[in-house]
Amino acid sequence: MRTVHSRYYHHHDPAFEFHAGELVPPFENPRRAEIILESLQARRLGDIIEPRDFGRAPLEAIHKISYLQFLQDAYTDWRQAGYSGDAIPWFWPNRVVERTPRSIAAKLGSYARAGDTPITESSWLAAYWSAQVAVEGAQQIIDGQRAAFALCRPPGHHASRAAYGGYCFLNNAAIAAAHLRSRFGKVGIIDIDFHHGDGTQEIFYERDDIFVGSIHGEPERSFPSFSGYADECGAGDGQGANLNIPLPENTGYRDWIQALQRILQTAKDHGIDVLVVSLGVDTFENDPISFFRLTTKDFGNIGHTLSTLNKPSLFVLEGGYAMKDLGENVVNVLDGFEAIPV
Ligand code: Q9C
Ligand code: ZN
Repeated sequence: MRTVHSRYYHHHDPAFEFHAGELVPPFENPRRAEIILESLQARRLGDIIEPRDFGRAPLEAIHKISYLQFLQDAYTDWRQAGYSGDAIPWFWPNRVVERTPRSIAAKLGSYARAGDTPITESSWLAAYWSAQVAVEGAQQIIDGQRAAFALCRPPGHHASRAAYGGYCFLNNAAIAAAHLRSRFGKVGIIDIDFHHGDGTQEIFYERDDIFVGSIHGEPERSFPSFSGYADECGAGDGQGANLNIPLPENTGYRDWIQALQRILQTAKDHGIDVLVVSLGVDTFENDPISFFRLTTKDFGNIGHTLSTLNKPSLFVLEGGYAMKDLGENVVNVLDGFEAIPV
């Protein structure tokens, strides 16, 4: 299958991340994309193409215009306010007052849902092109490809209509899903990243035309902590179009794949015409920030299992932080999807 990739990914490269009470080198860093590219090339998965520029319209279909403007201006505003280093919020005024944020401090606090996602001078450039990668991937499917891989970086599934966090600014998978609606009636998003795709859930919570299913670590023990419970089933028109399967610490392949089978069956019953996979491989046994126990070999079986749905499928990269095995884990999913079973 074809991979879409933008050279602008390395423009988002924050200096550090707050993690468990310490400042550490960011888990989500440019090296991740390089490693995946190297594995794709070594395994000859297919052509690697640059995205076209589809402009702001696909972003505006998902995100609030004032939020996009904030992201684009944030770093300039930050420097103009006299601050240096990467822009990180330190207070959250929207928990206290309903007022349009004016200062950069108030804006950061209003739009950030987590303090783990610094904004650097060219984070917007990287996020913008990461979203274009997802749109190009969707366009490849619209133009008749059976599958495509959008190598998005920074990732997207924690970004909602007007909020960033969890290393995500723009919800690449949601943007791709909305773009696919120009050609397909019903879209299914299956989020297999270790973390709950709270942004994606929130964006489509009241919509029936986009089914969202997610398998993730139990909210009591894992980011984003406030969502991902099994009783979050969608609302209004979207009632029944959201399925969460939270799983406990040390979940291995047997229980995990059973959850995936349940999501696939539900997506099928929902009548989806096309699939978007939010592909995180932080479910890996050696991932530094997660607690499932999938192995490198398991990822091949997961790719194959996803192919049994028999729908055009767009893979959109989310998380995965075990640098040594990251490339192989990702490519195993894609390869497993394409492999003809014996
Ligand atoms: N370091 C994705 O996998 N971590 N995001 C917060 C403080 C957030 C993961 C803990 C983990 C987000 C796309
Ligand atoms: Zn994740």
